[in-house]
Amino acid sequence: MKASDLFVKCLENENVEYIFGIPGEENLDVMDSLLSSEIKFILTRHEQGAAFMADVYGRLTGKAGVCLATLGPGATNLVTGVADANMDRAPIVAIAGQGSTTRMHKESHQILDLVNLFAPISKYSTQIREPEVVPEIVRKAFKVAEAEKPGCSFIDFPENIAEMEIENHSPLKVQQASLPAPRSDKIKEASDLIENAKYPIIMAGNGVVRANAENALIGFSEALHIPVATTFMAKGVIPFSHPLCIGTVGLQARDFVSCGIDRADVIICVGYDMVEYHPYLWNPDNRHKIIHIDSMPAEVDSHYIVETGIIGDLNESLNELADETHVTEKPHSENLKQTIQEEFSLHAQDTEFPVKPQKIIWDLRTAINDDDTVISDVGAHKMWMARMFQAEASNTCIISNGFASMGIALPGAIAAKLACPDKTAIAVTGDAGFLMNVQEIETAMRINTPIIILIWNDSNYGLIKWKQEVQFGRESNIHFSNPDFVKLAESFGAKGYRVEKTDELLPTIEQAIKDDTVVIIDCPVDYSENLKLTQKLGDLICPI
Ligand SMILES: Cc1ncc(C[n+]2csc(CCOP(=O)(O)OP(=O)(O)O)c2C)c(N)n1
Ligand SMILES: [Mg+2]
Repeated sequence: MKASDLFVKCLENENVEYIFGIPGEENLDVMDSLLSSEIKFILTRHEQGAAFMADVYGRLTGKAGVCLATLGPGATNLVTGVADANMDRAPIVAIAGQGSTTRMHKESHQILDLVNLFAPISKYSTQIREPEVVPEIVRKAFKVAEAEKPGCSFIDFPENIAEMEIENHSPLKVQQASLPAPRSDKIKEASDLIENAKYPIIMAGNGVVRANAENALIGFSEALHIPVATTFMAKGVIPFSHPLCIGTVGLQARDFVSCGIDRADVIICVGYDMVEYHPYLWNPDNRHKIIHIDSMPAEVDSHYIVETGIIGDLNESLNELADETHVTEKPHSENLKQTIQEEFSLHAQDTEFPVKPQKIIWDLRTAINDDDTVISDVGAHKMWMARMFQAEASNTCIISNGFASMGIALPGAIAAKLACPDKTAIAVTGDAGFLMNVQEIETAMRINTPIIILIWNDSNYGLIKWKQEVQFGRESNIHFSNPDFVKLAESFGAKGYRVEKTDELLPTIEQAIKDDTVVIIDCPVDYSENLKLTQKLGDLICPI
């Protein structure tokens, strides 16, 4: 067989379901070998779309999403999505074709050193230089990508190697190492700290989702009566409706939930990555005692000095710590939770137009099921979604908060629909981020993947306008005009709706779910609420 056949066999061995990508001249052999495979190739309209699809697929399934591009410009187009996956700890394997090894040492058409290009945005970046090493490289790529903390593996596959003949080689057995059991002396130290704490609080991060440790987390929180705040990326690890869930942290401004953090003497960080919410924002004076529970030792940061750390599988760590710790007193968080809940429902009956962010989120939450998948793009809308969307289960509100790249929502929703076909997939996006990957509507239509795209239309780079207004009191170069989104949808053969009155929004989302195709909803948003929020949070008086 050819090396490209062996390569595809190795991908099959890793249970790859989909490859997202665009072929080129330098991966003709791989594309041809795929014809005799069960793996489905999802042809995209931009490599960035492919990388974001692999990213979200990886985040939702825990299995590496796979994207593929040709050399040079194809590979550079992958970069943003790959960096996003790597920083958001989503497992992906990115594959690029490459020119022949006989021309790699010199100036040559489209040749770029891809291994070095991808090195800073991956955990493992390599080139296949001999057909014999294909099984080892593919196995290592998946093992590294999927191991804690997950991220990207990049494989560069030169065209002359791909076409070489190779005999007597087959894929390697799929194995994944398990994390060590937590150390009992560390459990004891943490349990002493919690027993002596007056107001402990849990900050749950993305690692809880990756470890499927939701039940262990909820059990731990209930057994010890400790309230839980989640990061943007951990939304839903404890249902928002759970009495011990006090909401989402991560805004750069203070928020009601920060009142809980401020008051805490001990903060138990579970599966938390600093990239999600920088410690100087919540621990500016190093007043809090930190217990670090994670799969890996903590990153060094002058605002994250750990009192004790429990390293290992989160499920085991949380269960053992819950068993070891005995507390009877309940810290009071009811007031705080009540205030947050009241604030969230304040605009439920709004009729003013354009629609306020709070009302868009309320209607979206009302229209969809608790287990449907929402992917937020990046912008002012993300801040509102992170703050106010009430997630009842993890992986139901996907937010990019490591790399935080615009353009993820639309391709992400396509991947979400492929990963979870029984759930409605909704991209919540700004008008700018939407147009960054608008071309993938064609992909969604072609592969018959229904998604809803809810555009918050403000004709601005809204988040940047918000920040400019706060910092300088004036705006600079953030306004643009939009195409007619309804006609745009129709030109792709998709459906388009424009919300013209606030009370049309809820029935329009409900109709879009029934339409069962690709649907764009153009919803004008009232971002004068942004500055009002800044003002309100600036004047915030803690309800505890
Ligand atoms: C790819 C990329 N480019 C630029 C930025 C910086 N940025 C963050 S939010 C934002 C504005 C987003 O505008 P829009 O998509 O319309 O959302 P809105 O803020 O209006 O809700 C920009 C430019 C980014 N995060 N990612
Ligand atoms: Mg906008």
